Amino acid sequence: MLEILQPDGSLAADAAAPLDDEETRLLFAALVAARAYDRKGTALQKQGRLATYASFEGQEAAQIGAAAALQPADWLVATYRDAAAMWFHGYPWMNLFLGRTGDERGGSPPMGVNVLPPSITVGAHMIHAVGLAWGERLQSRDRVAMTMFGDGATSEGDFHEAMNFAGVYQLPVVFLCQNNHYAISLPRAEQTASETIAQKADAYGFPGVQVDGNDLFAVHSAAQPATARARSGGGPTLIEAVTYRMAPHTTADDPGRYRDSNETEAWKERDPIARVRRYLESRGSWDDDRQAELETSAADDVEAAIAAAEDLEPLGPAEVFSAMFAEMTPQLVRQQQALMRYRDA
Ligand SMILES: Cc1ncc(C[n+]2csc(CCOP(=O)(O)OP(=O)(O)O)c2C)c(N)n1
Repeated sequence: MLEILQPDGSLAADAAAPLDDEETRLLFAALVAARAYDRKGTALQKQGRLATYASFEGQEAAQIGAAAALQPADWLVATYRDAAAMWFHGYPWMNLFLGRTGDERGGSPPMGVNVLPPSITVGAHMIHAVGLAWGERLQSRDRVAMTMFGDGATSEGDFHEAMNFAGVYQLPVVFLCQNNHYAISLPRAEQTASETIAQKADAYGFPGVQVDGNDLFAVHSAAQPATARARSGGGPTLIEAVTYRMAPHTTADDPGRYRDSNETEAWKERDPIARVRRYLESRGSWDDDRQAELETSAADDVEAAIAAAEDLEPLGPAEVFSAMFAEMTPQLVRQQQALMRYRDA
């Protein structure tokens, strides 16, 4: 397993930081912003202002470290737990909040943001990423598609179909598995008999690498060459980021029923954000004043996004059908008409 930045903020023996201090500060700011959004998401759900919410606390470095290896025109195809990566690649917090209220407009990021709406269907979106990569290849463009998923998704047929197709056609795809140790209540050890998830890439004929997913530097050090290789025609890579879901699966879950709280406590020591802060402090590149300023601006951005989402006029029943596509399909038109007839009856 690739490890560079240790929990105490020091670099592993013989390891070099892949980012300079300015780049590290930029990504650190993104980690802090992501946590501000995430904690707010859980709080808003408890106030009844969001439907369910799936926290990604503990997985921020896996998401930001990987997304930072993308170029603006690259594609990101991710899940309900990947808001940090989606936001980093341009999907506004406001849309992410809206989606969690059940508002269809949350599924439409601004034009030019090449991020698909989050997939709730476990595994299905990996095939979309492969299709996008294939489409880019057919159009002779050098864009890469990155897809993010959990350990549980690797048991879906879609995972194997996506990996196989990407391998056969050597497509520009980066598969980023966040092995957070659980698929709801099912532990990783019961998910697959493979020793690692990374090794599954062997069967499809391309490289697989396992990294400490709570280590921003390790994730980025794996993701950067993977996107570069994909872009230059070298084919796909599978990255297994070993991390841990600190919170319940969603706000509707009780992890006390399937995991020991001592285990969760122990992972607190491995927090992905604290170690970057310690690293920057040890280099004289960070202090409490900067931290306070960053936390305030992150909280302000999140509050502004919530206010913008809550200020929108709610969609009416007819618009639930029309908000999905630029042009409604005949089926949607029929469904919309049927609802309106029922309402008017
Ligand atoms: C095809 C499908 N089957 C089942 C579910 C219900 N479900 C939602 S999340 C989840 C677990 C997914 O675990 P994992 O892929 O490890 O991702 P994580 O939630 O840990 O990020 C399941 C079974 C679903 N959404 N889609």
